[in-house]
Amino acid sequence: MKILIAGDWHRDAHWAVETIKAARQQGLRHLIHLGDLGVFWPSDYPELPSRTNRFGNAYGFTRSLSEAVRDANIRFMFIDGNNDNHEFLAQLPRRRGGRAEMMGLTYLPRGTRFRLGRRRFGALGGAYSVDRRQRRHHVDWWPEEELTADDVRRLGDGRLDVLLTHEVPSSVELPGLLRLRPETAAAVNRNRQLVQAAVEATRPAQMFSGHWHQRLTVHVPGSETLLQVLDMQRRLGNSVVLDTKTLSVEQFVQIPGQRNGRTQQERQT
Ligand SMILES: [Mn+2]
Repeated sequence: MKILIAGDWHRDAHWAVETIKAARQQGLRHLIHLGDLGVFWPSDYPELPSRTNRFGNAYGFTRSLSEAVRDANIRFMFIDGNNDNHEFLAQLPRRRGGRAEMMGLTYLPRGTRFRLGRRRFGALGGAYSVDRRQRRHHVDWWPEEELTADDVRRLGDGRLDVLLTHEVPSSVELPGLLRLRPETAAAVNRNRQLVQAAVEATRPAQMFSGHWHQRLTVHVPGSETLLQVLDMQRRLGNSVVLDTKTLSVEQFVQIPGQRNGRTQQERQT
């Protein structure tokens, strides 16, 4: 089975729809998104007062994404990043195995384990927003974004084939990391250490992360885990194809020349 893996779409409906269409055209039936998707955003529910947005008619990005998934008849699964509506996601009714379904989209809460193509997958979303001072609670930021030790415990320590996270483990050096205030750097590191603990507990062969808006392939130091860090939307390194038979990873090519298609949101993490 081949699975398209992407992340950090930041409510970019055009990119979402084009990627989903291209995936379908290339015969892919499964897509896993690594967070900072920005679905179920409060502003996508204009008919309802803020904070009572549950399960109303959705517009904007949420509707575009849901319709594209339905039209392409693909299975769309996602973990949470930092820029996601954690309050909404937490209230979705959970199905067997802890997953939640809404508008044809499957949310994989932190600690979820599942099988795809006979491989063992684990999901561990969450990260700290380095730009949280510019964000507003219930509008575009939620404090539940941060990972907790309970999230890592829920994932457990049984071996995985593939670990899906938004944040990158702390032992991996990130080139060109932003200069952060000391207190921000400490919070970032706290979250990254929890991801590191999850890698050490589950010893996956392959791991996929996003968040830092760069494309990197690197072994997690001191482990057998090969980590793929994916770039943000509208960049060539935004998505890869995982073959569950061999656990090999290939670049997904959507539109030639897409490297120039950056947006104003490119500095978000
Ligand atoms: Mn991001």
